[in-house]
Amino acid sequence: MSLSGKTTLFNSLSSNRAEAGVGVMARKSNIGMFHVPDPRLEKLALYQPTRRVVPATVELVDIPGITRGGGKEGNKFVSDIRRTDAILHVLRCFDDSTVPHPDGSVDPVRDKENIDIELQAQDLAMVEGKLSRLEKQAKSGDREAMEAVRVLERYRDHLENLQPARTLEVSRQERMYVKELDLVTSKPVLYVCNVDDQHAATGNAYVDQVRNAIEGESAGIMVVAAALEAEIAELEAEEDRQAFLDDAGLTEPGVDRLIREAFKLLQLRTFFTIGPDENRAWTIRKGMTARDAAGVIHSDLQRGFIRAEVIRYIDFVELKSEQACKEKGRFRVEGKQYVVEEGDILHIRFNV
Ligand SMILES: Nc1nc2c(ncn2[C@@H]2O[C@H](COP(=O)(O)OP(=O)(O)O)[C@@H](O)[C@H]2O)c(=O)[nH]1
Ligand SMILES: [Mg+2]
Repeated sequence: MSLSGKTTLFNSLSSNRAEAGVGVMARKSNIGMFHVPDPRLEKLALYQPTRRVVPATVELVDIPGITRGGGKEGNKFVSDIRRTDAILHVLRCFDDSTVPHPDGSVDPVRDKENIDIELQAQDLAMVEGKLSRLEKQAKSGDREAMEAVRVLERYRDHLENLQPARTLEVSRQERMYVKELDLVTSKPVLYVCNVDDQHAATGNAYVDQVRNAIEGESAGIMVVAAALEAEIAELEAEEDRQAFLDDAGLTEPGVDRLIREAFKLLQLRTFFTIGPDENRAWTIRKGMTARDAAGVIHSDLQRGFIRAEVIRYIDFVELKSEQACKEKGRFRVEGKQYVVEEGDILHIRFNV
């Protein structure tokens, strides 16, 4: 995980620069809030002119490094991973003799496995810790403790077999027994294959190796060229950026894709609110209702929720006004149980 391009990528996303490079031993994680790029916001502003456009945000944490066998002291950043909702695992998939690999050769599958082994070991220690606390209770016949022990033993065996917790098939109820442990290997993972500039659009043989290695892991994978992203981020003029992207065979910056993929990985959804003061993208989790969505905007809207007026994004940009949507029957009134869909434009009616 060291020298794979994490900080380079992080900096391409952010305006305040963290130190990247050979010989830089970061002592703490970098944290940044990033806008979720969403071209739909520009489209909406065409038909709903507004004073302010506010995109959704995600928080990213750039972790210095994890080493296999580093133990608790060597891996104090694991606790920073525990606090996240998902892991973007950056893998070095580029050759560059000026950037020596700490393990002597470029081998992303080995690097990935080294990290996995370390994270599994840390999770295993958590599970075993809880098991030993519960075993006495279970022996005294406590039914709840017995059930917990049964589930934890399954996690223990799975982790001992070098499998990540996220691939163990458990029911929602069973998962409750490990919830407070915040197992790092239970989090969704996106492997970010960092390739050299020439392979930004196509990937390379290293990427193929990673793709094969993660089959059946229920993880995502994407290709990005961090050094190229860093160069693009330096450019001021939009046309210069576009020229760079064209040269690399890309249609958009990889960092935009990265944030979008992270969003997808987390099963997040976007809904919009629009009006002359503000057009805004909001983030909710898949399955949230109109009333939940109202609560994301403001607790008053949730408390006093009456109904939600809903127009789908695609209908609005096709018909170009709320009035036209009403006339064509594309304007709906929904109650609090309505499950918000990706791209819904909501107007919450409320009374407090
Ligand atoms: N050639 C090449 N070098 C890269 C690329 N990404 C990062 N580097 C270099 O690799 C070194 C380590 O990068 P850094 O982002 O600090 O890695 P981290 O340890 O994962 O945070 C730096 O010297 C970078 O300039 C890349 O895509 N291509
Ligand atoms: Mg770094």
